[in-house]
Amino acid sequence: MSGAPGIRIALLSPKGPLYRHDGGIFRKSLRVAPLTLTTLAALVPEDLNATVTLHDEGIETIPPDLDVDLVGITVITGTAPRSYHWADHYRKRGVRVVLGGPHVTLMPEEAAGHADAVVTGYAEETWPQLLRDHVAGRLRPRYDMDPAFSFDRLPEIPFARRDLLRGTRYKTTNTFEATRGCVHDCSFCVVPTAWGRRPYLKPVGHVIDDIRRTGARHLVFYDLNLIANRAYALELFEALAPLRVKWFGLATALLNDRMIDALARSGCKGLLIGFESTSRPALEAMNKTFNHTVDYDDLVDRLHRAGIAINGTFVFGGDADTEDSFAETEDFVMRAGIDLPRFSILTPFPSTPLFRQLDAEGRIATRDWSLYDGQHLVFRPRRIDPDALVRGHHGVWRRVYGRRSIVSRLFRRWDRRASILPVLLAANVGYRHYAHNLERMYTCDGGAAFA
Ligand code: B12
Ligand code: SF4
Repeated sequence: MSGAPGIRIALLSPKGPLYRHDGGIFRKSLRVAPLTLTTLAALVPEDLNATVTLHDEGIETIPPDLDVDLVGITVITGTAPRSYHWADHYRKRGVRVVLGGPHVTLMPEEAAGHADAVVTGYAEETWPQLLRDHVAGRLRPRYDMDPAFSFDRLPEIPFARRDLLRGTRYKTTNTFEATRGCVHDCSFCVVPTAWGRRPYLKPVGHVIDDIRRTGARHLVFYDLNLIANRAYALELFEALAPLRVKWFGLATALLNDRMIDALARSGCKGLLIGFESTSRPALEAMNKTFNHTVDYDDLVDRLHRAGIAINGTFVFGGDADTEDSFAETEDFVMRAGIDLPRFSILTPFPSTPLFRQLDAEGRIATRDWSLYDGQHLVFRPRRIDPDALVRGHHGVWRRVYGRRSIVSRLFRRWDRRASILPVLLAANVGYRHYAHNLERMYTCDGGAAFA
């Protein structure tokens, strides 16, 4: 090492009003540390002798006067305007600004207007190269992921730098990822558009080492679809079993008995499952017909018997949805006893097939990306009045998180989920707070897009 002072890097994760630490709706209850900044920090080449600080607006105020050489900002669509604000701010102060993340991958030209360099796709190979180029004084304006990228190509996969987090401000920093990407092609989803239709797999041994070295007993997997590669998933679940951890993650509804058994033995206590809708035409409109091959009630029953709780997500506003969709969805949620239901208004994220369709039909009502957060209506629905859609969505949230509804969903039949009852109750109380404060955070007049 030369002993020369290294570059000073600040990594920022801006947040929209809902998720900001000051005034946002979620207090500490839902603050589960993202892996983005800690992963980018881990990728900084050691020989650059860099100083890296992380600033997550979800838990702290981003300082306006960071004394650094380079600012890297992660951008999702809902935070794009806020991210551009910070990017413009630091560029005016003469700091080099790099933008990356899902929204930059979807809209690189737009992001380039606010940055010295943009990075598209996963940055395991490009971010270290970019930093070396910066130090050598030859920063390029754009760095794209090689389409053939895979974790196998890396000489070493660094462990996320959780040590750099202000841990006590998060509910938990025990977040992990084994895979990225997905094999499906749902028309509203950013995943196939941004990263292609394939899973990116970390070696199972690496994932297990990561968990062991943190000593985590309760953990969350951020993988978009843990069972995208079924053979890999079974191998991972088998390797998790001896650790005797309890974990939560995301999967599709395509869970057969063998997979459920493997999940239960691995310590899985809860899964986020994108049910989206109970209606076949609605699923067809989203190109998610594989969900219709599943008997939802039977699936919930099998998961509950295995002691696995369900964070079920549903979306309103697709072209097949009518005002009846709210009651149909609510009936299923209450009948099946979905432990932690979550509802969104369909969001056409830019560059997705859904966005392109609605744009071609002249139905995109606003390109204010801050409203693209799953809770605002940003396009003209086909078979439902905009006001009715927003009110119906809020109404379902409030009703399923009424006190009696919570008790009815959680206690209507009790089984092996009993061991996580305190977690489920706490999560329901958190979502109840969200449900009852939605209108404080959002307009209820058909959405700001129609104001
Ligand atoms: C934690 C998380 C959150 C957190 C924080 C997210 C944030 N950045 O602010 C919270 C809870 C706030 C959140 C909220 C939402 N989220 Co979210 N979230 C995640 C999640 C599960 C994990 C993120 C993570 O840690 N990933 C692991 C890291 C390693 O991957 P990564 O972030 O992609 O980073 C890599 C590259 O993208 C790149 N990169 C990223 N940033 C940067 C920056 C620089 C400078 C560089 C060089 C590279 C780079 O390098 C990294 C290494 O390869 C992801 C899904 C996922 N698995 O990624 C969704 C995800 C980011 N969320 C998504 C969505 C849709 C939402 C919500 C709308 C959900 C909802 N219905 O409420 C809201 C939106 C909030 C808002 N204001 O708009 C989408 C993004 C969509 C989009 N177009 O931007 C994702 C991808 C999930 C999905 N289903 O597609 N989310
Ligand atoms: S299954 Fe989930 S992650 Fe995969 S494409 Fe569909 S919505 Fe996206």
